[in-house]
Formats: sequence, C-alpha cells, structure tokens
Amino acid sequence: MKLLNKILVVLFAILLNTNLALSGEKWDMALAYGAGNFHSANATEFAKNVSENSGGKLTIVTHPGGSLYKGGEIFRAVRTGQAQIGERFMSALGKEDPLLEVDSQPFLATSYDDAMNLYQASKPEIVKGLDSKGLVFLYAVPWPAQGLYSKKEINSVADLKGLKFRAYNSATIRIAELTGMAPTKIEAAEISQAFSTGAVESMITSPTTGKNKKIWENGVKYFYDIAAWFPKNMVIVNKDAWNKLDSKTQKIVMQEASKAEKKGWALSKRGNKDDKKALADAGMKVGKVNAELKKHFEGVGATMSKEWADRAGSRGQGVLAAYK
Ligand code: PCA
Repeated sequence: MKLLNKILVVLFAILLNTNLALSGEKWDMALAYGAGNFHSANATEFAKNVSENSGGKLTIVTHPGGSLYKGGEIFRAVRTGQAQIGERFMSALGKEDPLLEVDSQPFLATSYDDAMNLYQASKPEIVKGLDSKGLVFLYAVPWPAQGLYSKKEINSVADLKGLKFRAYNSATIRIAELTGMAPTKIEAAEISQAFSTGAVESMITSPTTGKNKKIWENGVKYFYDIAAWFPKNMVIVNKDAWNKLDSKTQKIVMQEASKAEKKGWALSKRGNKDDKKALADAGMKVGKVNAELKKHFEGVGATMSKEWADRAGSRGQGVLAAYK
C-alpha cells in the first residue's frame, strides 16, 4: 500500500509537471553570482513569486553561479534569446551604452540616497537604450559601497604603484591606469584563483564579494572603505520572450520586479554594514584610506567624470542635469 501510494504521488507529480510545461512559458534565468549571494537569492525569490502567482502561465527557473552562462556571456545570451531572462553587472556594459556605466563613476554618488537618485535620473534613458536592443528592463539593485582590498598595507599613492590589480569593468581599469596600478579584467567567479595564484594582489569591490569569496584565505589582509560608488546589477528579458506573455502575466512580472527591487536595495544596505563586520571578524584590517589617498582618488574621479561626460554626449548631460 505504501509503495502504491508512492507510485501514485510520483505519477501525479510527473503529470503536473508536463501540464505546466505544456500550458505555460518557461524561462531560464541566467545568474552570474553564487546561490548564496544576495542578488541571486533575491532573483530566486522573484522567480518563485512569478511562477506561483502567474497560475502556470510562466515558470522561471534560476541558474546561479554562472551555471547556464558566465557573467561575461549573459547580456548577449539574453539579447539573442538563448536565455529568456538574466542578470548582469551594468557597468561592465559600457561598450553597449555608456549610460550603463554611470553608476561606476567615482564620487558621483557616495550614499544609498544619492545612488537611488542617480538610478532614477538615468533609468529612462537606460531603459530606452535596452529597448532599442530588443531587451525589456525589469529591475536594478546596487552592490554595497566599493572599497579597496590589498594584500599589503596601503599608506600612500606610491604604495599603489605597480600593484597587480583585479578590475571588473572599464571604470576600474581606468582607475588603475590613472593610479599606476597594473589592471587585469577578471570576473567575480575567478577572484579566488586570481589572488591565490598571485596573478593579482589588490582590487576594488564590495565587502560582500570579499566576504563571499573568503578573500582573507587568499592572503588579503586590508580593506579600505572608499565608498566611492554603488554599481548595480540589472535584470533584463528578451523582448520576443516578453511578447509571448499575455498582458496580465506581464503585469505580474512587473509587479514582482518592483518588489524584488525594493527588497534588493534593503538587502544591499544591510550587507553594507554586516559584510564589513564579517571581514573584520575574519581578522582583516578594515578602515578608511588616509587624506592623501582620498584626495588622489577624488582627482581620479574628476578626470573620469569628464571623460564619461564626453563619451555619453547629450544623453549623459541630460542624466547629470536630472541628477543634480
Ligand atoms: N561585486 C562584483 C561587482 C561589484 C561587486 O561588489 C564583482 O566584484 O565582480
């Protein structure tokens, strides 16, 4: 009897699954960061809510940790419809649209409130740009404030000269160039390996990424809280996939996206405190850069702002005017 029951349960589950697959759309959601990362956890909750609330019309299956597509591949995968939905670090896409890197310009927005204002000021143009590439924008969530990690103590600009530096976008490459560091672009998935092999010895990223990578295990002892920008991840959908949904389901997706965005910003704020503490608890020295270094980075930021404004042209001017 027990066995019969089990068989019935399995049969029923198979039937239900087939039914779901036949009656509704299924989207694969490509996520670059590990399942434990707050962006991935938030996206997973979003996917679950959409799947539950759409009454079988849309099922979203998440693939964290780059298991479907790696970070560097996700934008193109979604654009070409290989994945229907995905999350990508916006400021790595400056070649697609310079407006996508506005959130990585040093010292333009140095608090969550400013980051939100900059987001609102830039969102309309960014959404338009993505739309022209066949993409629907759903939501964006910032990483905690970016800080400087180093294997050795940094007390002056001279200490930074020649340091092998892990960069994650054009902006961090430019910071390295203007500082005299030697940059290599490396996706988050390869950070631990890059530090442990000695390929790099410094980077600028969030306390969250350092904590998730247990970066102290790779000889990184110092974290300097520069808090110069809050770069965001965005979630985008392929427009053909989007157009296959009825308007009621589209509305559900947008509602859940807006909820995920709010939740994501709250999780980020919490991580901005908790994860710095986690670095200190793991024995790292967590502090601020001194006045000389701060001045140096501010100068770098001013140069980069000018360069960005040139690249972004009149659309960029519009965003800056709306922000100020
Ligand atoms: N972590 C990601 C992007 C920004 C961040 O805080 C990374 O280091 O690649």
